[in-house]
Amino acid sequence: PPVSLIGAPTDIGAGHRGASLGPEALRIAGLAEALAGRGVDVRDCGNLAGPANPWLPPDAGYRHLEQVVAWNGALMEASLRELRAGRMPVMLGGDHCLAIGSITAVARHCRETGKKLRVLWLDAHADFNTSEVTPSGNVHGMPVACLCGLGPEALTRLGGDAPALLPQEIRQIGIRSVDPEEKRLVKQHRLDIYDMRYIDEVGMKRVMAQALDGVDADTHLHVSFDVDFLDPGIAPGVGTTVPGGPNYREAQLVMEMIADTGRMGSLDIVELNPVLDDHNITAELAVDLVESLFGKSTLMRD
Ligand code: DIR
Ligand code: MN
Ligand code: MN
Ligand code: MN
Repeated sequence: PPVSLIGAPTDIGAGHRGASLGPEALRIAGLAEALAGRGVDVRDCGNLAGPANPWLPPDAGYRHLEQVVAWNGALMEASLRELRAGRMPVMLGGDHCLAIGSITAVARHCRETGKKLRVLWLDAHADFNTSEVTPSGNVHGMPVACLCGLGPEALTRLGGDAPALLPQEIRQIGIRSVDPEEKRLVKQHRLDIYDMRYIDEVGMKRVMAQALDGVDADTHLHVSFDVDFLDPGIAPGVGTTVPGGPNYREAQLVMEMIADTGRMGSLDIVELNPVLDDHNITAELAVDLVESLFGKSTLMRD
């Protein structure tokens, strides 16, 4: 399907400033041109507008909840508009709190069209904190919980019904940093997590085959790509690096196997922080990987 790039230049959910510059860094790295070069009909819708980052300490377990709600509301509307027009929204973040808005829109669209939903969450973190257990108050550590109905009404009911998503609809890949109380919640809600130890033990090919099992012609596949999923050795431009992530080859395989399904219907590219990057190499790597998500292969394959 044709692609719509939606910039969401904010870092209100993060613990470091700078993810707000992510959309422009991805544009400078040539995202739209790379997709057009693959024959994709791509339109850059520009950036959404929203409140500035007031940079305040947590209030009742949340930092900047009001601003997080405003950004996610705007993103939900924009994503839903593109989905209803038969286009594939590609959200350029921005921090990962924005996945609440993008995925709420996708879940609504799936309900409207009767499609099954599968979310692939590529991340070093489980993002399943709540206001009671968060060590930081940063909402970018909470989007999966909010989507599953654990969180403030203003976020869990962004799309009307709560929850937007069932834990069975998500597969998390690359996880290697989970806070102690978050771990308890993740187990309680039976999230399907392919952590780095599991990836090391069984290999990325089998992990992806399992995570994509059941994805068929009736499935809308949403990919939420937190750039800190990648090993910091190849992707330094993120706020919360965690050692021991997927290397270049493993990351390429992830993207190629997703492309092979032909079912990706929406994408988030989040947590890129150009302030912390080295000459935009992390943005350029993200663009390279997104090309693979859209079917680029330099190998001896068709
Ligand atoms: C940590 C960091 N678990 C928190 N989370 C991050 O503050 O909740 N998510 N960085 O991407
Ligand atoms: Mn559709
Ligand atoms: Mn994340
Ligand atoms: Mn992360």
